[in-house]
Amino acid sequence: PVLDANAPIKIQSHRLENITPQQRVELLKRPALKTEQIMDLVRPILSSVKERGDAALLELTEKFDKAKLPNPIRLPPFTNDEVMAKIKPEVKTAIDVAYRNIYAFHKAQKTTFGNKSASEVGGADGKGVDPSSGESAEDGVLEMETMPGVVCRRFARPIERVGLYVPGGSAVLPSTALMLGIPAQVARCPTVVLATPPRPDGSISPEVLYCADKVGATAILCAGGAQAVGAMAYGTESCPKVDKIVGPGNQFVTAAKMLVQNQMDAQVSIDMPAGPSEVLVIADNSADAGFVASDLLSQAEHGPDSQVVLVGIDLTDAKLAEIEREVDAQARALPRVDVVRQAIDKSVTIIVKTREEAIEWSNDYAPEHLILQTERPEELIKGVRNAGSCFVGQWSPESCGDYMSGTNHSLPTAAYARSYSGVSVSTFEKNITSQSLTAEGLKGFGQHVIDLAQCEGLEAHAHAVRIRLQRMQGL
Ligand code: HSO
Ligand code: ZN
Repeated sequence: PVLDANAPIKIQSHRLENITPQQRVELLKRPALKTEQIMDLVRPILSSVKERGDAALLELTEKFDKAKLPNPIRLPPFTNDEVMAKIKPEVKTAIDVAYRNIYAFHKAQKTTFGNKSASEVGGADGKGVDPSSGESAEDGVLEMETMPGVVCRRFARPIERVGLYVPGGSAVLPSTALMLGIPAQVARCPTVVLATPPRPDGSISPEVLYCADKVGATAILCAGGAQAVGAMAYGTESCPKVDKIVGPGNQFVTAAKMLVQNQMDAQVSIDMPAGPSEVLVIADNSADAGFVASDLLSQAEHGPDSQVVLVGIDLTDAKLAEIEREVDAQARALPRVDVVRQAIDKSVTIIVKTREEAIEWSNDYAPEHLILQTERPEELIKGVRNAGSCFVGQWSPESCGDYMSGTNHSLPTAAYARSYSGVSVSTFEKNITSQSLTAEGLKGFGQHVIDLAQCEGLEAHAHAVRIRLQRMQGL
């Protein structure tokens, strides 16, 4: 719908006390997506890439991205002096600082034991580990003797081949290349394919190339959309097949990821289904109206289907009016005002009376980003049960998490924050368990295994233990 350019850019507001249970359900919903229709468009794209490989991929890239490429794959190094000369020095520095912070915060996730470094848990200095601490020298190893002579372990291993989807289109997203690439690098995935749509002249943005080099990507797939997902899921003559596809994308990318994940013969998993980006801001009368508006708008500019929610705690009419004035004035000054207008049109303000009601609304909505611009925000955060990432206090705008602070910006949307986490090092790992029993260990509980196996009618299971117990007795 074309929205009137003169109409105020205003979020519709509701008072909690006037909302019926039925309305509450509606207000907590995201704008509906037509997944079935999109899936029907995506299926033939996936099949043609599966059947005809590079030839289909190159045709689709020409059709959708208007780029005629001889070959869809590029190998490192992706940058040279000529590429680097195209990156503004201040942007290069910003990427370097972001890389440092994101790397540090993700490196600290490597151990199962909180944020201690390998040397703190006794790994790197060669002194070994205090066995009573339950910590091990190897990153992420959990080891426990469940009964005498029965040792169980769990250890992480990188997923061997991963595909990172970095969206192109209306905005270039070097930050997403960092957010996906750094955890894969920390996890030490051997094959990292970074897929991103080429520009019509066939080039990739120099900033994305620089990030790809920094994170050690092993190939760039110059393709986007469902065709890129297909190439990584099935492999083509030039593109390696991957085991997991990670990263945000438009509806076509998301539909393609969901489809390949359900194809047993593709043998590929995904991070999570991604919907349009969203933010929920909780503000009270102490909040700076300009700050609140700026946070709502920074999320609204992502796309016409982005959703922003303001939950106001006991806001006075004057405060609400001040925030609304700021939203309108700041929005009009933005280059992407048309996108913002459409997003704001789908957004809501809920006025509640108490902090508890605010958190309850937020937990039910399960926002991708939760911003707390209230008094004593650290107290409020204790009540958060569902959210992708939280921004605590007035000096913590979402933009800092999007780019710089160290947390990941690839987060669950569409209420998936109820059950999914954002991208992290564990996204790129799987856990393997092992056990080692001594003869004593087996003797200790062997009869219990036999008894349960017989209860399940599985005599071979029982026998595998019995034969060993008999051998111990010299039988
Ligand atoms: N807010 C976006 C991430 C992003 N913002 C990238 C700027 N660039 C979704 O979390
Ligand atoms: Zn953002």
